[in-house]
Amino acid sequence: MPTAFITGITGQDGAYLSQLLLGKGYRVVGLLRRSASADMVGERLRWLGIIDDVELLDGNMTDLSSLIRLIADTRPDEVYNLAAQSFVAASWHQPILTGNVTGIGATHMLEAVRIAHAGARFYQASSSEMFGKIQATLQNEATPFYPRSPYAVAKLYAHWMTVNYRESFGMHASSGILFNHESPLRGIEFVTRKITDGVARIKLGLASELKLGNLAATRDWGHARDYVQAMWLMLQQASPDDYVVATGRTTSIAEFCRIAFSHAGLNWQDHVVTDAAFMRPAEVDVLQGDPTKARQVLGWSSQTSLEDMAAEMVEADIARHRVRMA
Ligand code: NDP
Ligand code: GDR
Repeated sequence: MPTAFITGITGQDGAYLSQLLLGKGYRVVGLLRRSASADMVGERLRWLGIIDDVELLDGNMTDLSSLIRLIADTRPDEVYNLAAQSFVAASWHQPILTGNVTGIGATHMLEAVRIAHAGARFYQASSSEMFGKIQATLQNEATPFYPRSPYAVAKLYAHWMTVNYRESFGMHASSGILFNHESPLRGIEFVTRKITDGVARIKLGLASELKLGNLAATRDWGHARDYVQAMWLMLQQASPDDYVVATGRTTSIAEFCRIAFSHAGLNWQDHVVTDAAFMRPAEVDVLQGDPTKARQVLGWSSQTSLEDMAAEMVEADIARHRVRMA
């Protein structure tokens, strides 16, 4: 039975990746940072019904010794480094923490693997945010980077460290440059989930308006359940490499509002108001990925349409609020 070690197992992607790997017969071990609210931890794993099937072990991305100890103890075949301070907007308020967790944290993980179990295959969760102020209409593996937030700068450092460890030490280290991917397990602060939660509240009479920031930005949105498959596929290749993972379609925030509200029979323009509090100091205006390499080499393609994903998220949020109201 192969062993996978996942940092960020309690996040959106960690939960779906765990589900995928358990289904393939893996032993799944995850890094858990200590919390004073231990009983609340693991909500997403619980939602998927797999909390009792994974092993959660104490450690922290900022504590190298804990990572070395965990890798030495578990000797995983595959390491997926998904942990991060992942909310772009928060990275301007906490740039140093973001650098420590999202950037240096990845180096901690690479060092832990190199020192304690160098044969493990390594996946780094890189991001389309690294393209930032885009240098090409469609972004692929050859597009120059131009990060626009402390988060994106930290991710770019982690990306190049992954490439560097591959080239310096011969590690099987791959970097997945994933474009935005969403699901009912998306954190509530991210725009798609904020919108679908808002739709549910308005539909159920719990709210009448939804405050958002820049409605003109566009993103290439896919479903997290599809994207974790690409992570796994990267680590099954004979050679490590970097891959863009995207749908190839870009959609504005306003259009996502229209799709989500109309699924519940609502007109978004009756409810959405803009609020300067949700604008960013520097914006990434447009992202649209070119996933040709992932399709040709990994045989991967996005399976879920934006419309189906938005509908799934709206339905899940309506169901959640109904349970709370009962
Ligand atoms: P989430 O924000 O949902 O999850 C982040 C995870 O990191 C959580 O498990 C969190 O733990 C953990 N974490 C944060 N800080 C620490 C720390 N100091 N020590 C240990 N664990 C920590 O992110 P997603 O699942 O959406 O994304 C997964 C990864 O992919 C992230 O690195 C993200 O930046 C990257 N990414 C995501 C994309 C997306 O569209 N979702 C696109 C491209 C890249 P806790 O539960 O305790 O908070
Ligand atoms: P992003 O996701 O920054 O792309 O990073 P987010 O959903 O936060 O923002 C997407 C776009 O929506 C605009 N926006 C708003 N965003 C939020 N959160 N709240 C609002 O009210 C709002 N109004 C408009 C933003 O300005 C932005 O243009 C996500 C994260 O998962 C990263 O970790 C990951 O690396 C990238 O996707 C790819």
